Amino acid sequence: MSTDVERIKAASRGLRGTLSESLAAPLTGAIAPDDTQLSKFHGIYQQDDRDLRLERQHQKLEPAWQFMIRARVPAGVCTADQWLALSQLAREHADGSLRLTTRQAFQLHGVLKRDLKPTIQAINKSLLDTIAACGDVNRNVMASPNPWRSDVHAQVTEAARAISDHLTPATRAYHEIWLDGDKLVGEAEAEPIYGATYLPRKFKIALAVPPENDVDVFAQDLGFIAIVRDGALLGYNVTAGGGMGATHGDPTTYPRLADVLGFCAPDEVVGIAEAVVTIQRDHGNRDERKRARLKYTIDDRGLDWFLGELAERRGRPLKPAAEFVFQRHTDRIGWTRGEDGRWHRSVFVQNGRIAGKQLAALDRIAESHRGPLLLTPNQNLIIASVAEKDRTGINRLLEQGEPDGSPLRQAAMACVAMPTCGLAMAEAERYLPDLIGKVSELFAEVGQADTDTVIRMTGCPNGCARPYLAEIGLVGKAPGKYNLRLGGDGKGQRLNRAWRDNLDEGQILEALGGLIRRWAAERDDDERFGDWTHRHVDFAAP
Ligand code: SRM
Ligand code: SF4
Repeated sequence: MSTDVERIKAASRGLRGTLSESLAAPLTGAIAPDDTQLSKFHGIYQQDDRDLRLERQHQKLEPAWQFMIRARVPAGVCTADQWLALSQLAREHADGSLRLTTRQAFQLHGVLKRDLKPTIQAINKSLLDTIAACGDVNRNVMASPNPWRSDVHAQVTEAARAISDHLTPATRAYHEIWLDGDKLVGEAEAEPIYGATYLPRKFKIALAVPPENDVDVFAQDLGFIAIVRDGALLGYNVTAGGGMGATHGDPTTYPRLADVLGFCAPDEVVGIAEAVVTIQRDHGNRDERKRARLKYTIDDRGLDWFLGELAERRGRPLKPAAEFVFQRHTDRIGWTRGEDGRWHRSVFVQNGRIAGKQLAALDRIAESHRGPLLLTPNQNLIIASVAEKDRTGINRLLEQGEPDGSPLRQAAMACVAMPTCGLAMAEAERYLPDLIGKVSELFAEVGQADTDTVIRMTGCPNGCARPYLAEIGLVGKAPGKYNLRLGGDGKGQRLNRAWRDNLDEGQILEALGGLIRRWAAERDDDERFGDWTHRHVDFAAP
């Protein structure tokens, strides 16, 4: 039996539904329930401020409705003007902060219904958009950032853009509703790739350039790993079937690493993306949304079936996969120099949230530097393509806003969670900085204050900060309670494993303290914490 969302998509006339009427309805700050599903395809989530929920209930008021807007930024490439436009919108129509996401996109939180249209129009004026940032379609395409870093990075960025453009929905509904485009008369326009009901679920693509796996390519529905020899891009290894989301207590749902399928030439990526998307369109589970991702289609039908289907749609199989080596999946904060001699500064952004002094400093840099600012898959930012003579000025401005970050802090990620995420069971972004301070002390006590152990926290098991790939993963279970997972490899190539459930802060620190002391005493040479726990922790013991 197909789900409500399938019914809503089918009846939506190309994602229009009654969105225009919902926006015009004056007596509520909300949109109609069916439109809340369709608005996601336009990059908009209806939310309410959960900090205010109880108080509003007591006052017998409707929830404090507000909206999150997500702007797509393929491969994270943003111009100085786009930065300044988004920053201004954050101040004028949102909560004063810009949120860089774990998929190299922007989010604005706290936008009121009446401000949705002007905000979306301004985003489009800056030549970014929000269509397909959410919904059952291909999402923002990620790539190891920085086309200015090397020729290979530039080619990979171009490939990400080409895939993104090719898989953008064809409907004109977005232009009609938000940009005052002509009104549709009659039937909705055809969607050549997606069809009338789009995909069974969200779909995610990323391109990685070894030795960095910053995009966490194995967490993606579809991935491309650049194969580079002597500085030249030979092609890509293709991966499929990755995903993070799970539901507590339901073993039929689980995080899964993508399989490496084979190798393709650089000019084959768009065709492969279309073929894999259409396999999922035709065979994905439309009856049960929590088992509707490509990872379950592959597990339910088998990898051989999937490879056969892909070969048939492309007219040929993939070539055998090539060797590659990943060394890390986190960012290196600080200056690096590109092949052309220009400089790039990776800036630490705590959990992707930029406000206050840091936002002001970055605005001043965008005004004077005028070069690109790049969003990283680890929620940080790169000020790219800086001339030698401009570095001092940028350093001076950064001093006014960049938070202090030990390697442990810089390697960490937390999802948004409270107060805006309707699915959060526990805090994440607002709490992790505090917890990291305490975990840092545990590492410092054993002489490891400089560790870059990867800690990731989410407010629920959906996995938005990819916690199942962390060396220490903390997954929200209830207010103040987390499941503790251990054993990621610091490269995003191994899933961690559940160790203890439902721990409060005291229990987390006690558990980690014991392990950190043992790791420091027993580890081989410079063995990472995640590798050591993977080898030594008894995951079966209660
Ligand atoms: Fe996510 C749902 C935030 C990356 C897996 N995610 C949500 C929603 C929209 C909650 C909702 O459905 O009501 C969250 C909005 C919170 C808020 O207030 O802003 C949300 N997800 C985020 C972001 C902002 C986290 C962040 O801190 O940066 C990331 C936005 C990415 C983007 O720009 O597109 C974000 N989400 C991810 C990732 C990581 C990735 O894509 O690499 C994952 C795990 C990978 C995956 O998809 O398997 C992820 N989000 C989910 C899921 C679980 C999907 C599943 O297959 O089970 C949900 C829940 C759902 O879809 O029903 C979800
Ligand atoms: Fe919300 Fe859960 Fe995603 Fe965190 S992991 S943003 S709590 S859906």
